[in-house]
Amino acid sequence: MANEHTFVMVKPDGVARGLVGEVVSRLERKGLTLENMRMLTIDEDLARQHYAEHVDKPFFGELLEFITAGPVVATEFSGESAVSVARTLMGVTNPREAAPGTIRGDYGLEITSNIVHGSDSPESAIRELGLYFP
Ligand code: 3AN
Repeated sequence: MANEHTFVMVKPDGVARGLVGEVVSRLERKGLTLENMRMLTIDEDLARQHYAEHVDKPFFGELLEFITAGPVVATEFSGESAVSVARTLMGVTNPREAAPGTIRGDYGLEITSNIVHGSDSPESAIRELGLYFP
């Protein structure tokens, strides 16, 4: 077990639907510690850096358009196994398949507008935290 830091972001749909408090609250109640928090609108340059691994995917254009469409809330959480714990609370990428009790399972229906982003490894977390909290 390792104390880790992870990057979790409430996406534009989550902010527009008033789910910022819900997302932050679920992570806090689980026992993770909120370390940093910032509201911003992602520009295309930052979006391309964030989603560089998806540049060749057929959904890249849609992803870019969606993530830059409105304000997001970027957060840093810490705790034991914070990266995987946050991913478990979020649920799988496709909200239609995400288990009830997870954020995506309880609040989402579409794969693009899936409410939250969370780093998928400690290495990604370091990279993403550097992008949003330089
Ligand atoms: P996660 O956010 O669960 O780590 P990734 O990294 O595979 O998922 O995908 C990044 C984002 O790209 C997802 N959050 C989702 O919004 C979008 N995405 C992933 N797969 C698809 C897909 N098949 N069609 C449309 N959008 C997708």
